[in-house]
Amino acid sequence: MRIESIELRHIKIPYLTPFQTSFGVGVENDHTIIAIKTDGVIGWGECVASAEPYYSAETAQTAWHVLRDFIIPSLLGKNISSVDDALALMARVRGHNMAKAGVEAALWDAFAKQKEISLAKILGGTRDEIVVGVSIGLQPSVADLVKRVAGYLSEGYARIKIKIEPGRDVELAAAVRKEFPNILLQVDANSAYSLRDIARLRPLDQFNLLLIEQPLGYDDIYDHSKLARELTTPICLDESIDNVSDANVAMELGACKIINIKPGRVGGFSESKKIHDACAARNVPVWHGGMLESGIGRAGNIALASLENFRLPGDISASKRYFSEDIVEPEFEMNRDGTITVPTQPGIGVEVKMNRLERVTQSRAEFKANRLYSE
Ligand code: OSB
Ligand code: MG
Repeated sequence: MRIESIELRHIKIPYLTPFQTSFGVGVENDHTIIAIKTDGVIGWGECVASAEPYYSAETAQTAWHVLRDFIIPSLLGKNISSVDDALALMARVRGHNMAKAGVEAALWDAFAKQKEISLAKILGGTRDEIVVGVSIGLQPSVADLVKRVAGYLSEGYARIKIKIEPGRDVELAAAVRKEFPNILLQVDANSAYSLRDIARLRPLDQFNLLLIEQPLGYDDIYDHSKLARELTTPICLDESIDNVSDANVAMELGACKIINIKPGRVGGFSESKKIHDACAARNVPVWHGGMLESGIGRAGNIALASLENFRLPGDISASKRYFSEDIVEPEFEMNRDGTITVPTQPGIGVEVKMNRLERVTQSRAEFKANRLYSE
């Protein structure tokens, strides 16, 4: 497959409601859509780096730079016979996992379309439907949070995740648990605590939480291993796990019992599969995280989450939980039983709505094999 051209589009799609975490507030998806033209097919991917370097070191601007100046030039005009070939071409670039993952996603889509099989199938997925939950940002009041939880539960979401931060933690978990004694409930701190906060985290043990996600530093696996010995609630790592090596270290040290996989954070579907397999070998469950993706990234998440060891509900909600209008059709919908059906059409399995994509595009550049780029 010859890589003829690669197009980048920096998009902005407003969220229906702001999404607040311990590290900041997001009001729109400002990701980069990547379209790769190869012989006869176009592959689509979404680079999930956002405006600010608060969740990860990457931003939309660093991703654009590294894609334009290093990753895209290494691929243009090349003949590749597998995604592995492309990974070898990009391997010199260190880090920049989100930039790499967006490109890798587009290439998987292109290969799947060429083979006329679904993305789920080419990745090794085994499920027809995936079980999904919803991630709820910090709300103006406890009453607002409980109302929001009730709304999502009535739509059928199979699991609720609430964001916490110091001072807004035990009270939130207590209120939601009191109102809904039997739901699957978990909390996500996005690295807002340190080991000194053990006393304020310990009361969370009484709420029968599925897990506590990333309580401590984004690069601190060791402290998580200490905290894990102090809590009964299982620790799940998100920000701390950038690759399969991190996953092995974390499991070996007893820093987590569960891992959240996001292809952007770990550098693509291939690395995601390695983590998935390493966890399966140790009987550690994984689940699929989310970056408030558009339908293009969401399609990839759903395909990946159809692999066997994704055993807990994902942060993969319906399009309408995020946006008034998505950039794919059909939009992703949730079935009444809290599942999303895995597309079976070739590649990502949904069509990109070009007119909608045009309207949300802020800037665009196309890079062609053997030609200068136009921006
Ligand atoms: O920590 O899981 C997180 C969104 C942006 C950055 C980090 C996180 C999140 C979410 C959103 O929780 C999950 C979703 O896409 O619905
Ligand atoms: Mg998280």
